[in-house]
Amino acid sequence: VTVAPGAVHVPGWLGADAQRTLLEHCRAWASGPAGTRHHTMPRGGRMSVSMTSLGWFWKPYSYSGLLPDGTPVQPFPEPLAELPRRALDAYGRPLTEDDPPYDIALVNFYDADAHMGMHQDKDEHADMPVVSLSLGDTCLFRFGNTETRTRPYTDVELRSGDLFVFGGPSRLSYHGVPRTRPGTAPAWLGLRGRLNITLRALGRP
Ligand code: MD3
Ligand code: FE
Repeated sequence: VTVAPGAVHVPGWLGADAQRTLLEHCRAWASGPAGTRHHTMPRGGRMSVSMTSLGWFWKPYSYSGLLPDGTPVQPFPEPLAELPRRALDAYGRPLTEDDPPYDIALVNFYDADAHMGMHQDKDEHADMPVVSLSLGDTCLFRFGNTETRTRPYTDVELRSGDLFVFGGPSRLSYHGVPRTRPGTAPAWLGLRGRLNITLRALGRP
């Protein structure tokens, strides 16, 4: 489903087994050396979403090869290596040799109270599409415009297993997650809350 030019939503892209496997990986990454943290924004606010960075460490608003304690960031996970290719095939813009590699994986965890304010993702140097996967609770996802963090926007429900790809004219659109819908995760997944995994290409400055 094309939600806006360059923004494609594929409900139910990941099957049950793939979702369970991805969730297991996310739990291992978050409890390993990469850790997971509630970032503090430059003006002092604490993000309600807890984030795990793989490949490159994101902190507001830049990427680093080192964690705050000076240790190297965990590598981009091998189990995710084929996902960008498959997602971009579904998106209709296959990866080519000349494209910069997908080398960032960010895992966002939302408990029942977490949300994410309207923002743009512009810390990457490459203009490759962002690949987003959802697990667990359904959320209200708000997809806006490139000019302001306010209306006009389109509200979409993202459910467990959904793929969303944001590229082209949508790559710099404002977007956010006003709320999740606690308790809506499929029972067979065994996740309380919501996970969002985004795959990105950093590119060169
Ligand atoms: C549109 N994550 O990690 S996923 C983020 O559900 C982020 O955790 C939200 O926004 C989440 O930056 C929304 C959908 C998403 C991800 C990246 C985008 C939408 C995007 C990049 C550009 C435009
Ligand atoms: Fe974002």
